[in-house]
Amino acid sequence: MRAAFLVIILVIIALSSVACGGGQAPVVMDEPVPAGAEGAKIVELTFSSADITPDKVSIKAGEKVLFVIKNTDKQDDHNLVGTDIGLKEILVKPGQTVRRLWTAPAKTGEFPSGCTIHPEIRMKFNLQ
Ligand SMILES: [Cu+2]
Repeated sequence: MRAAFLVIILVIIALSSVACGGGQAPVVMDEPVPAGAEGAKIVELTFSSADITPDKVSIKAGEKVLFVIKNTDKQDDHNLVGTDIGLKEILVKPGQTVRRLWTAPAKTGEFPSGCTIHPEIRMKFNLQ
């Protein structure tokens, strides 16, 4: 009886550590510049609890971009997503600064982007 109880507890512990992403790397609060950033256009963005600044960024079609995104919000995660331009989620924790490379698609125009966690926080990319 006692052994069965112990097995159940061990199974619960094993399952909960999988569910919580056990073994995940800790958050790097000030990410270093990634390899391959040479020649990239640096685009600095800052999330606050209410907005992202600047809210309009011009880049060249096909250009390599190094995003430096700071989250000055003490409470919430923010993310940058640009579905129309193939910009996959860049998640920024409270107080964190991330540095990520991205290559703009070879098309021109104005494309919406922003935080999907806070849909009121919007910005635009102008691809030229
Ligand atoms: Cu947000």
